[in-house]
Amino acid sequence: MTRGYAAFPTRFPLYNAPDDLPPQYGCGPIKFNGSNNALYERHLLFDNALSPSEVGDRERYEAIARSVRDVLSQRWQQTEETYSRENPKRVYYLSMEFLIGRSLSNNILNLRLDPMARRFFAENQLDELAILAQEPDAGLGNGGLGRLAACFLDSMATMQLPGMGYGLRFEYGMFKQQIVNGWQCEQPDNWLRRPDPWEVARPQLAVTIEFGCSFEVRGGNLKATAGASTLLGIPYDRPIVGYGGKTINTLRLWASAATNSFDFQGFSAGEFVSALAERLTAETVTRVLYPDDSTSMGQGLRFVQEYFLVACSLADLVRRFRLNNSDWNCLPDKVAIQLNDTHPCLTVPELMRILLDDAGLDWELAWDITKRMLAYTNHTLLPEALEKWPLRWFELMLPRHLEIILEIDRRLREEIVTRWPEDNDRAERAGIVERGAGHLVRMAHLAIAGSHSTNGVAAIHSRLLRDVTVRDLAELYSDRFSNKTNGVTPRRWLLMSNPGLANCITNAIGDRWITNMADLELLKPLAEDGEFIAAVGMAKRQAKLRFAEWLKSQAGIQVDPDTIFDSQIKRIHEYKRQLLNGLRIVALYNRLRENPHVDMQPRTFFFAGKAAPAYQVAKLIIKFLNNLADTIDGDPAVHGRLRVVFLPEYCVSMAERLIPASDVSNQISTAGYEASGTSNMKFMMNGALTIGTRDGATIEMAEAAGEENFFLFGLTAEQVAAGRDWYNPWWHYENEPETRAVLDLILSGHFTRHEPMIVDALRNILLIGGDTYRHLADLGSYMAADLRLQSLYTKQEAWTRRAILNIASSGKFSSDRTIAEYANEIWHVSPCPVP
Ligand code: 26Q
Repeated sequence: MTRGYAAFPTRFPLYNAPDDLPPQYGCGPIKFNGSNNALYERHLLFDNALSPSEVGDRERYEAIARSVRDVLSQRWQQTEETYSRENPKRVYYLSMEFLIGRSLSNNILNLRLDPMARRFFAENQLDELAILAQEPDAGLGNGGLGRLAACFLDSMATMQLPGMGYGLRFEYGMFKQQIVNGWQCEQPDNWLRRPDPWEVARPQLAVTIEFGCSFEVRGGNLKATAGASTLLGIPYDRPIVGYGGKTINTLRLWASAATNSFDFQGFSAGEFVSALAERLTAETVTRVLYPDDSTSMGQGLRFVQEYFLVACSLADLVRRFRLNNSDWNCLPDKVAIQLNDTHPCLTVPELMRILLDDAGLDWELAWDITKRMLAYTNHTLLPEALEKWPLRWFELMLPRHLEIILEIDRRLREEIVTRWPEDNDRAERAGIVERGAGHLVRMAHLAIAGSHSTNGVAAIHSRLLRDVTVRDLAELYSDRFSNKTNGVTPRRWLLMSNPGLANCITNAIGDRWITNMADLELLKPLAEDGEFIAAVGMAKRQAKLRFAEWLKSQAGIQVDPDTIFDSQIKRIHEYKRQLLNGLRIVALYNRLRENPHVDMQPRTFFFAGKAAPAYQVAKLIIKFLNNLADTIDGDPAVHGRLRVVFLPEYCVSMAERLIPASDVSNQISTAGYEASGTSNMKFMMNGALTIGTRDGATIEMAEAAGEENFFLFGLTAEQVAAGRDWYNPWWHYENEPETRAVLDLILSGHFTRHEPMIVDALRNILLIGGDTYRHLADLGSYMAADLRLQSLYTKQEAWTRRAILNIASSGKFSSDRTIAEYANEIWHVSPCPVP
């Protein structure tokens, strides 16, 4: 292909005969079929010591997963052996979140065992869906940032890069969402209640972490108390299977534990219970993932979690480095570390501490090595969401790190004053320690100063980051800044989740696209091919039917696949503007009520997403959407023409089903607020058309496909910024009749009959409070774009043609392209194939 982004070799030889596994799989050819399913049966009967009549789908799931793990385990070990032998430069991806979802189907697919698996399920007359559904989603993340980390691991393994993920083994992942009377309720996600066949505990590799204080849990909070303490980090490894099964990398998750199982002195003094209670405190550290509420930061336990991740991971990777290398100077030639947002940014002082105190290097050398090893990715521009930690906490818990940070800060300020002697405030603005009431450590500044690379996740975001958010520092270190537009793995998000469309594509252009998405360009001429248009149209219909069936069986909700499926699925946040979508629906509802004969395409609107438990406005938005759904459902005037569905418990597995079935993707954030977005890319690959604002990566998607194939609307980021001082939502209320009618209906209590406080809150958000996120400014152009969309939908062939042009232009948004850029421009790592 001609595209520049294919320059990195993303195409690797694959096994072409999946039935004949090469001998390196160790067990010889394993056949999941009636004649030879010994492996499966052994696991089924012996792992749980049950008789055949006692096993259920959960046991079947575990037995199949363990069989698949048997198949991959030798290859997994050979991958690590190869890395040890070849001693290549490795890359470590440090992230508080890895939103991996389910693993069984994905591992089967990446091992290319899917034809066998299909036969196995059929021949044993097993209910495939029911068995796959036994696996809980590994929900170790909030949303985009965590899912990106998971896609990156898939790409690194597929591209045979020696990469490893480091994260935390949260006992409780993202909370489970229930909707009660329209309101979100949170339930704990006890995903490890049953044994997880994918994880391998490695207690022999445990590391010891030291703190400058002790801890106790009081009132649900972690309190620092006098006296130093230690924690144990126990690694749990998960295989990351590259497509084709050649490379199997590792995701290493740390669990916290007490260093001594018993305090023997305390034990003999009769303090059996309190000795064990202390152990409980130690395990608290990795108990639960923090939901991102962007505003209520400052939880001490989160700070401890971040340090725990960093300290365990660095101890582990330094130990691995030392096995093969004696010279500390070589560290940057052998190790690249990517910091996923500021969450793991204590890496900067921790690495300095290791180099200064353990290796005995001098400051200049330690600082040079640290910067050359580290790179930082930013995922948000919201100033209130940038992490800042109280200096006091460093004093209490990490006094040595504080010394190091103060010295980094002193030197940075010196550099700034030398370069800009006239600019008196600059050192204060750009420094690491913010000297306000209660000094704070600005983690983003620490990350930028302590690394050689800072990147944003879409072109517009990288530009705004450099020119606005951290401008003072970017002027000092302009050569460190770059953009790496996000991507998603086409294995999970197209090949696995949308087999109908994937087949259709493979039939047309072969299967090279799976590892070389630039190949999708070959579909462009087929946008004029009647047969191909029909096939893609059929695939969409299939996916819609499949989703409707699943929804019926799971939730008892019936939806009509003959309506437009119009989706907005993402975390609930004011800037993402689910409320704007709600206003659009009310406008359409009004049109139908006014004139039942109006020409309007029947439509089903899907919402799904979680609100951070403490984010009251986001929870109110969920309530409003549910009320909207109920009211519209109960109104015979619009029956069969408009339907609103709020799907509870959004998760990776739900996205895998809903995205392929969607006709329309809503990406409608206030311009300048969404760093990138990644569901936008998944929708595009699956042939949904986007209605959206010029924000994040949506801008680049429209550029790739041609704006004529998108439904773009709304203020640009520049316009949003320019209007900050004078924007007035009342103007739109008073001058735009449709906007006014929408608000009047909502404020009349039509959707909230016995809940006046909801009306008050909405009035506040949209009018009295100034409409920070410009809902009213963009509603008019949203409606205009929506009309264009409806009109195109009436011409099914023209619609599908545009869907094909979108799919054909989505190659750039493969995470293989993103990883190639990181590998070439930041990490300087190359593939290390396993022979
Ligand atoms: C921070 C401190 C305390 C507790 C929680 C947090 C926290 C946790 C998660 C802060 C932020 C997050 C997650 C952010 C996130 O998902 N950002 C998204 O990242 C995607 C991948 O780059 C982008 O596509 C999205 O635009 C961005 O919103």
